[in-house]
Amino acid sequence: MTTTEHPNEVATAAASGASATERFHADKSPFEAVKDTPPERVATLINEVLAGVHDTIRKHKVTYDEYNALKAWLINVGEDGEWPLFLDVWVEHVVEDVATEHREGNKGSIEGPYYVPNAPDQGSKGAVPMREDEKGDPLLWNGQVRSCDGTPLAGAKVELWHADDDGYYSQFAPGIPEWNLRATFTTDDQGNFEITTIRPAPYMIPTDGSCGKMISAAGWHPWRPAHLHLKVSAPGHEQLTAQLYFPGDAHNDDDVASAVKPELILDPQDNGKGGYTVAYDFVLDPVK
Ligand code: MBD
Ligand code: FE
Repeated sequence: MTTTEHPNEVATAAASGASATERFHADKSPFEAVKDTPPERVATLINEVLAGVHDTIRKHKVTYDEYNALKAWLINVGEDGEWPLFLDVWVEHVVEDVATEHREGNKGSIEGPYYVPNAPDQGSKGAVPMREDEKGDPLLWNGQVRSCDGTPLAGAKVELWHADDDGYYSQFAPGIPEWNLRATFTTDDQGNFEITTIRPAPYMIPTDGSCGKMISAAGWHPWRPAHLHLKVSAPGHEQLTAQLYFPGDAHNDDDVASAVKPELILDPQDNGKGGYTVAYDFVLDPVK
């Protein structure tokens, strides 16, 4: 396992936001993917967003002081590298709802800012890469990937990534081994997989940057419930991006990113040895 080049740097939340911006910037495909969007659609979307802003200003008689504070804050979000964080926390959940509303299988949840493709393949059964002294209770998860008609999907990919017990993601916070708590599993000929990892802790989004400033100015809280991130894919099927949650988490009903759905809450069983076992399957929609 490799560690990052800055072992003495302390993992800070704002640094994670800046890393997310750098990574997203490196990918030019977001513009490529919409290059054929007609100008009429572009104009409609922009006009409606602006009309919402204009209506709010008139309705609440927004002052010049408030307008200038907004201007300064928007500039700061970019300088802090927090646009991925802001958008994924307060906007992505609606895009996700719209993108998956037609599905008969799992509908999923937001991707968030910390996905990295091509995590090490551990086969159908194995442990997520973790440090020898990784904090957190062991979690053993058995599952199957099926198509909507119940056919098991052999060779499906299950990509898993999640934060460590301190709330940091590898490759976004410094000082964590490169692929820590990130892995890809490939289902066996029955579509089954078995994953060993740790149960993640509740997660606080960065409060030391502009998003944190907005949260405290509005009197909100910065918490997400503990969660596992997943992408599940199989040939001929729509890719599923999801998150799984744990029962009893105080923020399941009050997620800052509005990304919890009841069907995504696991039912883990205490194994009597300080760990948990859990079963959760995925159902993918065939591409129509
Ligand atoms: C996360 O880990 C996350 O999942 C989201 C949606 C936003 C910030 C950090
Ligand atoms: Fe997350």
